[in-house]
Amino acid sequence: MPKPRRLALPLLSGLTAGLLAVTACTGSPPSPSSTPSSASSPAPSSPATSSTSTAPASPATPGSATSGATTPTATSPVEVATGLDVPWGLAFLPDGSALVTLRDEGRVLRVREGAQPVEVGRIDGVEANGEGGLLGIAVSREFATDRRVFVYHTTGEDNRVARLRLEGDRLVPERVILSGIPSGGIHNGGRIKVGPDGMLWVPTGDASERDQAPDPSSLGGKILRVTADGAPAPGNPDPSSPVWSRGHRNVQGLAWDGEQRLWATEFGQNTWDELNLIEKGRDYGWPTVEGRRQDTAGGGDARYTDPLVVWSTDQASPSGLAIGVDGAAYVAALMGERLWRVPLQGSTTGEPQALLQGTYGRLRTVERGPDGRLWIITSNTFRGDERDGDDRIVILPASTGR
Ligand SMILES: [Ca+2]
Repeated sequence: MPKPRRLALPLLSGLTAGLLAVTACTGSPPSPSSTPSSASSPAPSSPATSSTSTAPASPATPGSATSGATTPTATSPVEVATGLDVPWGLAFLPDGSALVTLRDEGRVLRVREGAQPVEVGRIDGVEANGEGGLLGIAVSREFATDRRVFVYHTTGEDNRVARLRLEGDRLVPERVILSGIPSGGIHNGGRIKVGPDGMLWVPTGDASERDQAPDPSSLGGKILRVTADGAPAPGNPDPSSPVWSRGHRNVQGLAWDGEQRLWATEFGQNTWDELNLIEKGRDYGWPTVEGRRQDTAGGGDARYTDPLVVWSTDQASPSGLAIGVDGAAYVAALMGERLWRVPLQGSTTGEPQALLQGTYGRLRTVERGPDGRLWIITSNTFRGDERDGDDRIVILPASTGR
C-alpha cells in the first residue's frame, strides 16, 4: 500500500518546471494501429501537436499557480495541485473548479486554478484494495439546482455508486444508487460520467473473473446506463437491465464526441489495449477476443465488435479519455506514460500521436475543462517512479487539444 501522504502546496520549483516541457513524439509511432479502413486516412492537421512540439513550456514561477493570472490562452502548463496520493477521478463543477477523488484515502477534494485544494468530504465505506478504492466521480447536468454528485467506489464486498449533494464545500451523502458490481484487487472499472442524455454511465471491470464480462446477468465487464436513482435508464437494450454494452475487460475511460458518439478505453490483458466506439447492446469480445478479432485465435466471430484503435499494453494501459475541442480523443496512458491523441473522423480514427512522452510519467486521467483546456492527473504514487511533487494535477496549455 502507498504510504500515507499529505496534501502539499503547489510545487513550482525549478526542478518541477524542468519536468513541464510538453513534448510531442514526432517519430513514427511504433505500435498503435487503427482499423484497416482508417489506417490510411491522413491525420487532420494538428495545431496542438505542432505547437506543443515547437513551443516548450516556459518555466513556471513560484506563485503563478496561485495568482490566478493564468488565462485560457496561456502557453504554459499550470500545476493546480501536487503531493496527492493516487488521485483518480475528476469532474468539473459549473464554476470551472473540479472535484477530485483520492483512491486510497477515500477523500474528495475541490481543486481550483489559482487556489489551494480543499477537502469537501470523505466517502463512507471505501475499502482501498489494489486497484480498488474511491474511483470515478461525476456531476449532475442539473447541478445548479439539484447539487448532485456521484462517486464510484470499492467496499469490502462490491463496487457501488453513491449519490451525494454538494452544499457549499461539503459533500452530504444521500444514498447508494447502484451496488453489487463485482470488485477485486484488479479490474474495477469505475470512470463514471453523466452523458449528454443526462443519464449516468458506469463502466465496470471483470474483477478478474472473466466469464462475467459476456454474462448479461452480471454487472461486471459492462458499460451500464442508469438514472440518477440507479434504475435502468429508458432506452436500454433490456428495459429491466442497466447493461448498455458487454464483453469488456476493464473500461476506465468514457467520453462523447461532438456528435454524441460514445468512445471508451479498455485495458487489454497482455497484448492489446483498446479504443472502442460504443454502441447499444454490442458485445466487445472479452474474454474470447483481446484486441481485434483478426488478431485473436478463434476470435473471428462476427458477434463481437472490434476496437477502432489498439495499442500494445506497454504503450498505453489507457485509463482516462477526453475529447478535445479539436475533436480528437485524448487517452491518458499509465504504463505508456504519455498522452495519446487520436484524431476522430466521424466513426473512424486517424493515426495516434504520442504527447507528453517523458514529461509526467504515468497518466491516470484526462478531462476537458469548461474552457476547453485539458486537465491531466498523474499516477506515479502507485506503481510508478515517484518524483518530487507527485502526484499532480496539471492543466495543459490551451493550444493542446485545439
Ligand atoms: Ca474488446
